Amino acid sequence: MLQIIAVLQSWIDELGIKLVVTDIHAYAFIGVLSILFLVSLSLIFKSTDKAELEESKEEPSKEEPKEEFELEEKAEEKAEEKEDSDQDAKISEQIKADLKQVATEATLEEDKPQGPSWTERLKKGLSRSRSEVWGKLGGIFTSGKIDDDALEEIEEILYGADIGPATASELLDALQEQVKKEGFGEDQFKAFLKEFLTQRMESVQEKVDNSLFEYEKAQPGLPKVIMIVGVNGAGKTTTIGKLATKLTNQGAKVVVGACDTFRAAAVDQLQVWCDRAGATMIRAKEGANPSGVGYDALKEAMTSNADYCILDTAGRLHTAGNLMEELAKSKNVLKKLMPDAPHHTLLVIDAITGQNAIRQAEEFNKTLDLSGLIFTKCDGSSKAGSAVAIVQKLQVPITYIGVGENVEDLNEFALNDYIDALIGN
Ligand SMILES: Nc1nc2c(ncn2[C@@H]2O[C@H](COP(=O)(O)OP(=O)(O)OP(=O)(O)O)[C@@H](O)[C@H]2O)c(=O)[nH]1
Ligand SMILES: [Mg+2]
Repeated sequence: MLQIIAVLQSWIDELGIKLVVTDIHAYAFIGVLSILFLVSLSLIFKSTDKAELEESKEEPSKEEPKEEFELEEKAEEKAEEKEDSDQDAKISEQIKADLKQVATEATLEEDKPQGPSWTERLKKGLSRSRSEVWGKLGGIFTSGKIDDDALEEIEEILYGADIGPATASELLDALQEQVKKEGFGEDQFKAFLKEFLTQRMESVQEKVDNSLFEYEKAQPGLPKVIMIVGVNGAGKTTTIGKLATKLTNQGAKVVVGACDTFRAAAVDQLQVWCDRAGATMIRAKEGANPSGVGYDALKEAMTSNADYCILDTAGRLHTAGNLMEELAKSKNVLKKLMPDAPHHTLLVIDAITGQNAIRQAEEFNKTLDLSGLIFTKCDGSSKAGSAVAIVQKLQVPITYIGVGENVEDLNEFALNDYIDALIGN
């Protein structure tokens, strides 16, 4: 205590205060010190607690939420990934849709008849016959007066049209009656001609079997058998290629028999068409004859449940007796497999042959009992009108008409369209 009093007295003296330090001052000093000590202690504890509290507050926000934060981060990442994958899926869906659209448009484009319509092709195909014969006749009537000179000119043109002398003189006789009528001009002539030609073909054309150009599903194992015959180069193989394409395009299953075993090139030519058409082609086995190929093709068509079996044959002159007999044999061989085969025997006629085609057709008809004619290459000839004479003479209908080398250039023979294209509207 004395030491404390002495220390206090020295501090007071140093401060210049005139005070004698006693025990009371010393106790008071110790008291104040103790209080200060306690206050500072309490302050220290308080701040430590606060710090700890702060720390404890921070810790959990560092530790536990860390996990939470990671989870949140992962969730966010996943959400982002999902968003990305959703976006990717959307993009790929869009691409797929776009591709589908492009494919559909391309298919539609493919399905669209390429180039001109059939009516336009037919008109173009028959343009030579129209301008050089039938349309030219119409032109004579525009002058108004039909005198003997005009009738002579008409006669000359008609003979050049290759409709045959009998049909030509019938037409002239009927026309002479008509021209006497008042106001008989080009329009009246066209109407008269249309009626005249229609009458000569109509009843025969009605016999055509529609399943030849409109696909009819065959009974399983019972394909429709079509045999194509004709002179060399008439257009048999090309027509078969077009026909097979038309039928497969409608969904038909087609088997083609390459019965022209004489020339390897003929088989290759047919193979190209069949590949294009998606038809199965049966070719000759080593040393096989045409009848054997026909037999094999029909067998294949029957076992594979094809709808059509089309047989290509080698071209031959109607005057070549042995070759005509060979055709008859080929036809009969088919009956071993199917008694009513072939359902159609069609003769291909090149329009340029004109009137002479009647002889050809008669010979083929005698040997094979033709069920129809196919009139090809009308585009390269002015004799497309000869069809009238051929049909009238043979009483065999025309099933198809060809006006060019493309698939679209072959179509069903529709009498009205043919006459309209021939005469011109
Ligand atoms: N302009 C035109 N050419 C045709 C038509 N049909 C066929 N041809 C062409 O006529 C030629 C002969 O045709 P093919 O189909 O080989 O005749 P083919 O009757 O099979 O001949 P062979 O087997 O030798 O008797 C080919 O160049 C064909 O492209 C047609 O309607 N118009
Ligand atoms: Mg051929």
